[in-house]
Amino acid sequence: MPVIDLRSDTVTHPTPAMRRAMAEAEVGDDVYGEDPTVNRLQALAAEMTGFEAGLFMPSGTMTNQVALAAHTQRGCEVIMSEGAHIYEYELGAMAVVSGLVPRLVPAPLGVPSAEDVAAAVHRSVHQAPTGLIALENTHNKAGGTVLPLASTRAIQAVAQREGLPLHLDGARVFNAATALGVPVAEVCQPCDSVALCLSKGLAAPVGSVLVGSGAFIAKAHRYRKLLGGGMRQAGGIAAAGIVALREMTTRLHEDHARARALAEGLVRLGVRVDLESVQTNMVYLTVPRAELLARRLAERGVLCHALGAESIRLVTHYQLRDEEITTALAIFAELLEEGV
Ligand code: TLP
Repeated sequence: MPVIDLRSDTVTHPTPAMRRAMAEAEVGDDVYGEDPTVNRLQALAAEMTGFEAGLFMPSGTMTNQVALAAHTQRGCEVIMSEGAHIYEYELGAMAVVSGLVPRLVPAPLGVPSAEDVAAAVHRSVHQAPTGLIALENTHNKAGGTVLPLASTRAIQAVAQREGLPLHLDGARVFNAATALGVPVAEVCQPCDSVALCLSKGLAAPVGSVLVGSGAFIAKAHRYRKLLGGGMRQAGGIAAAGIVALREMTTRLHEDHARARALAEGLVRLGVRVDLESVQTNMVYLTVPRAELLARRLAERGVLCHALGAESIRLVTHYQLRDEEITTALAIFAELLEEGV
């Protein structure tokens, strides 16, 4: 049975060009800063996003957590939007690793207002001082939604006024840039650091890059080592990341179009989907029995992510073609007709 895997864009396999680049990669000991391929990847990520320096890490979680550690002091609060990946899906690492407390602000469609962010800044002697503002673009839990440039800039103004650093969880920042129709550097520009992922929509097998100023990245380097992220001949995996940045960032509109087609098809079948939230490569459905539907779909070869009693997430990526979207919709139609 052919499998249509809509669980995440993390399920993608490396492209043939990535596999070739990995096999042929020049390598060295990255703990000594001597892996030429890692160095090229870090420089390329920094150049594309408009920062001075980059630091290669194994995962988006580690990249966010290293950024948080490097920006803050223990006992600080970090302002972030409700549903932020850093808060919801990183196992409380901010508290465990860096002694930080989250301060969540409302974020309809993943977009916090500058007013709410400003009101959440703490300065009183009775409260944990605010140490950082963290944004997420695209916002995973809100449906892969995009932060408008004006919102990011307005929050940057708050950060500057308050003397706070601004971090972006940009696991899917290239999806955001694609949806906004601007170079990725423009999306990143208001922020002091960005964690970008190579292994989501860009299809590399492993890896994320933290970008920021030279001084910030030097500090982050220490935390990466402290957390066990010192890698040796990592050029083998970094090579795939270079292909991801060079070849895979310009095709994301195809994933977005397929997510749109999937969402509209589901709406036609009577499924509840908030079409306003379908802005990139994710579709969230509200269904009466999410677990049951996910199980029945899996029996017919369609894999998805049940996120709660009534919520299912579908994600499009480069390994899907139009035919697979059509087949997935036909399987949904069968199951709905059967009353699942
Ligand atoms: N998200 C994964 C799961 O953890 C939910 C997914 O399938 O979407 N920031 C954002 C916005 C993310 O969506 C993710 C991964 C991360 C950070 C963490 O990246 P990894 O999984 O590489 O640690």
